[in-house]
Amino acid sequence: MENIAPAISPPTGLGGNKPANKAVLDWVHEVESLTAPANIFWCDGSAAENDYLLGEACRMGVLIKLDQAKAPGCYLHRSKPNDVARVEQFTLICTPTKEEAGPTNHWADPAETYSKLHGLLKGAMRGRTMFVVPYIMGPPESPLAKVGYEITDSIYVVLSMRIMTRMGAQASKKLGEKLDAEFNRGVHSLLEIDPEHRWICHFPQDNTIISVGSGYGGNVLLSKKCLALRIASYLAKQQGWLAEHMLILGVESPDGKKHYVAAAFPSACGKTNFAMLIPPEHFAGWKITTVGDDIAWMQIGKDGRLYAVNPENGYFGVVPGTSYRSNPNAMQAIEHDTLFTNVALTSEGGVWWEGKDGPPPNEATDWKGNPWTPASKEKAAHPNSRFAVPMQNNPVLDAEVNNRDGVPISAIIFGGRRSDTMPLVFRAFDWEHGVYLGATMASETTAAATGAVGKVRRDPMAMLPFCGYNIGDYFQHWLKTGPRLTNPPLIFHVNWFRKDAEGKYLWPGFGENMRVLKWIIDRCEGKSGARKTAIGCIPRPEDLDLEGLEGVTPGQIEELLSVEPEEWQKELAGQAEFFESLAPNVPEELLAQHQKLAERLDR
Ligand code: OXD
Ligand code: MN
Repeated sequence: MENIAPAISPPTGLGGNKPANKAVLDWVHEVESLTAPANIFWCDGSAAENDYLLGEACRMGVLIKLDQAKAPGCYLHRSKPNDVARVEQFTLICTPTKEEAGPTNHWADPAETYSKLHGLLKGAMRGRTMFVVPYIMGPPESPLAKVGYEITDSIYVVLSMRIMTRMGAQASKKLGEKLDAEFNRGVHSLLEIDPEHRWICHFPQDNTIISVGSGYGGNVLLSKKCLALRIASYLAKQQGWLAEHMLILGVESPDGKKHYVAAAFPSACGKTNFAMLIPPEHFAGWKITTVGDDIAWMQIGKDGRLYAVNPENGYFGVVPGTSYRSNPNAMQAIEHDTLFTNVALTSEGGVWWEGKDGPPPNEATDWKGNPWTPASKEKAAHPNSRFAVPMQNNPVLDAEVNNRDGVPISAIIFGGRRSDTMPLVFRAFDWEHGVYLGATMASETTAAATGAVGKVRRDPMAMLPFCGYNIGDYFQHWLKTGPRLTNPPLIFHVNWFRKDAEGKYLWPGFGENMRVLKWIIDRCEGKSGARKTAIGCIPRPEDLDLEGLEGVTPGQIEELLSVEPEEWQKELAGQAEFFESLAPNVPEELLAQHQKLAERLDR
């Protein structure tokens, strides 16, 4: 499959949507002079443009059209096998001082990095089309909404950005003509897709991102991790709001009462599934709706509550494991108008992946383009294969998703993938303790980033790869936000992944997580009970609504809710080691929280 496509020659009427803002035009022409493309395609985000680009992408082998009778509007892309995940070691924060980027980021000097990147970009788009993609992040009327432009030589990026953002002429209209109007400058070039020349670089002070050498979504859809998290977190710190790696969901009870919850889980730990959860039969009348599945921008409302918007317009979800059992709403959403990357292709022009419902096909083409059968040793789909789907496809999309003011958050949930130590759910004593829970969060690594899978690593607030500035300052920003909220959300920690001594998951997860969510919501209303432990408030088995739950014994429930002293001594040491690795950046309050936890565990 082709990833690098030659220049296209659009028909009259397409590709000419030049914005009026001279600052944008000047910057685009600077990039044009540097990269020397064959032509410029100014995107307008229209359906006609999308149809044309899909056709061109298929003609040039960038996409494969799936059987349109069975999967209308669905296409498959294969990235290069060396380019299938985020590359944290090549993701740079380029601030004037190393201190500003802090101990968890890879830092590089801005001037040196610009110079290195300009060297790589010189003539890089020769013979290719340079696309200019205008987009808005956030509900357009939201005070948090941001305009960005991504320049790219990848037609796949253009098609994905139309799904993932509010892309097109409306962005240029929103920016207007003022020369000093703020917009994010994103430059992406595939170069030769060589891992030796793969750099994802952020210049927070310049609101600029330059990404080269990759075609993988997380590295190249610059709106997402780069702007909506790394750059936005930097802006949020300065401006007094929060940019977080969190899903946002609505929970409506049978009596019509509605709460919203934001939850931070690391990449590939089930944010999309949780955000689209279908409650089990016993919870008739309860409704879950999705505001967002990956990113939350949150600000303090006039009433002293925290309000969240989802800056995105689509979902870029992990495919393997998605099924009618794990996420029926996602399955319904990806039936049409979906861009798949690195899944298997069936001989009938459909797609397949490990964990999909039903038996595997007798034969297929794997994600690398090789023949595959169920006897093959290789996986048919890459473990980090993805769908990009417009949020409008979600059958449970929340009605307030475009609300300029966002939705009020009743609870914040932190969670990781932990085989041991962490109970199914517990509540923080207060905001500061909750920030401590977020700051010391850990999870077993997944295929979403290159590197070892299954290793426990600290991932504070699930932001380790996404915080665009010094993590110590980020913790401080969280600590300061609590007291500014007169009605702050309660903070919880969950773990769906605890295993027994035989290595078997204790909790069924997916829809059954509704039982935990209900305890959380009841807690927000002051209704549900709990026992106070050294680590926080944990429900007793009788505090959880377990009616109709099959396959989990009372002993397993006890185990799920237990605090094992030996495991917690290890955890305490792990947290201390993490804080030492960040020294001297850890706020006093968090060190004191660690001390208090140690004392409570000793008692
Ligand atoms: C993602 C990630 O793609 O976190 O959302 O890696
Ligand atoms: Mn994510």
